[in-house]
Amino acid sequence: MVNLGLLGAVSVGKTTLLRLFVSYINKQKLEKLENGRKCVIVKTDFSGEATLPQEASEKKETKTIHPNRVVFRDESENKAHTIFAPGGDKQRAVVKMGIITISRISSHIVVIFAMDRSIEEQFQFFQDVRFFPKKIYVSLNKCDLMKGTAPQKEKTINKWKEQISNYFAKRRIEIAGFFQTVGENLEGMEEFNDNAAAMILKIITTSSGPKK
Ligand SMILES: Nc1nc2c(ncn2[C@@H]2O[C@H](COP(=O)(O)OP(=O)(O)OP(=O)(O)O)[C@@H](O)[C@H]2O)c(=O)[nH]1
Ligand SMILES: [Mg+2]
Repeated sequence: MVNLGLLGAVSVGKTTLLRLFVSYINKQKLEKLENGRKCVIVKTDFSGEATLPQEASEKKETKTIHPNRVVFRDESENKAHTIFAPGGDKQRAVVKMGIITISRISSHIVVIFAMDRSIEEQFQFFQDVRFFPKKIYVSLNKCDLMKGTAPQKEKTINKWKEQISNYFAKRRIEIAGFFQTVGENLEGMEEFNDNAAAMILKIITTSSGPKK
């Protein structure tokens, strides 16, 4: 059994990625991916989500207060795994408690960055999150919102990869893999949606070890 935590600054898309993964299982899309396999949802808990007041929300409609959680079973190995997505607003003590708890109990972590805003501000989030495994995975999310030509985007992606690797290397944390993802179901972005679902599946299936 794997406990996977999705961590990142406010609004980078943690909850959306978790919901996308659930939809890939429910729509039988996960098993059709390369190296895909059949999984079933055991339990979903999105009760940690709070609706934001209209005027304060701009585009964002909800915000995570308590960690959201999904339990699913890999049918091929008959093993259950849990994915946790706490909130990102560390300023709120209750949200911060969720982040610390999830970072402690997760054997595997995906750190999520949104490609449509400053990287420095997103590093701030990780400043005092102490309990990390030695190897983590990185999702470069909201790829659809990147501006510029294809070569410019590639350059930005490479620069971010380097900056993120360096940032975590200082803490002796190695990046086991980068994934370019889109969590929102958007037309033309199916490949990046697939990447997001495949990322979670890959981390879990390569980590869950031999059948006991
Ligand atoms: N364009 C685009 N929008 C996205 C993507 N992922 C999430 N969003 C939007 O970004 C906003 C924030 O998404 P959430 O999933 O709530 O982000 P979060 O990281 O869970 O937020 P907190 O838990 O409150 O920190 C929502 O309006 C989503 O619809 C993406 O890949 N592309
Ligand atoms: Mg959230």
